[in-house]
Amino acid sequence: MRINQERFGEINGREVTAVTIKNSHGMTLTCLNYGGIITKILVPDASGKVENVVLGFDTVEEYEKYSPYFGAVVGRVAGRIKGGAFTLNGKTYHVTKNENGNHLHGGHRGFSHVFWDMETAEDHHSASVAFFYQSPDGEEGYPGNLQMKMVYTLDDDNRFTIRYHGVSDETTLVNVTNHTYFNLSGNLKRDVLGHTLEMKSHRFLELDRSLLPTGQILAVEDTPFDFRSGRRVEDGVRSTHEQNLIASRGYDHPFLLDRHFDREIVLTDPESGRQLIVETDQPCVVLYTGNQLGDDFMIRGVQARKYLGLCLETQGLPDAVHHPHFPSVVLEKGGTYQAKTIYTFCVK
Ligand code: G6D
Repeated sequence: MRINQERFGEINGREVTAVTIKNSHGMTLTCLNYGGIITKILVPDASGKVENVVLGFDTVEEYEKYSPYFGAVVGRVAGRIKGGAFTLNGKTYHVTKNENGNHLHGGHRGFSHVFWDMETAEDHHSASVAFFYQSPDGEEGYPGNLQMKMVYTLDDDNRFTIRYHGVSDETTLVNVTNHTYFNLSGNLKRDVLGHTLEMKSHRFLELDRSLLPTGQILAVEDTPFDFRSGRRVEDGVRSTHEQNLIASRGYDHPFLLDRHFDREIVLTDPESGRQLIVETDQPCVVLYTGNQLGDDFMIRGVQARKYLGLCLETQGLPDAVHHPHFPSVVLEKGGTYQAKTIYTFCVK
């Protein structure tokens, strides 16, 4: 394992530092102390050609100007909170309304837009970056002083693990995810419509036109949302199913996972042979197929465009605070929030 750090840029006078970890099987991962942003993941294809498989930039300025959460940790609460308000223990809190009167992805300066303190560590078969962030009481409207720890670990089996840990001195909400956009073709040479996805999920959440869960849990049976036997991503783009149309022709939906740490999510690019297996302890994964990606910027020389990358955001259910039948995302005072997701890269 090799791990090194270098200056990436500067934001508001503070240095943005990049940490690169390289394992002994040709996989490299680079991440930043700003937003925990994963800027690059290099993995081999079936012929051994090592290429980048995530959407990212090489300058801070591009992240600030163009990035729709490329590679970033998202929180305190990922997804949307209806009306930007919620009630805990009889008290109503108002969080930032940063999208159409709702709260999205932790607000204007959520976890994706703050500096995290970093510590690196390595042993013979793995290397880690531990990130720490103290989210003060009232940040973006959330109650409680929340101490967050996030650990990225890359090992010699091409497994990249993300662990989250949080404690708060007041009851609050926590539901954190990583918003990396994957594209297994290598250096964005194709979009993800030809990728196949297999998911052990027989239910997904219905969305309204604001992309908020309605509370209805739908069966995937006989719909373009049935990934149990594997399906091309483009099926959701060609689909006339109301939910694919609501998502601007594609997917932007939470899928309830039937299994955990049992190859529950498998993304494959048949042409390169690259495969990504995602396994998690989280109840759901939001599949977002980049339907709202703009085309007014370049990504390392490639024109940005719809479907150039897709996100597999493992997390609690969005807007759970307003749906008592969803698993809770309330972190009680003195309790502990923990989550773990493993991304294994291989070739088919
Ligand atoms: C859009 O609806 C999508 C979200 O799911 C995504 O996270 C965001 O773009 C980047 O708002």
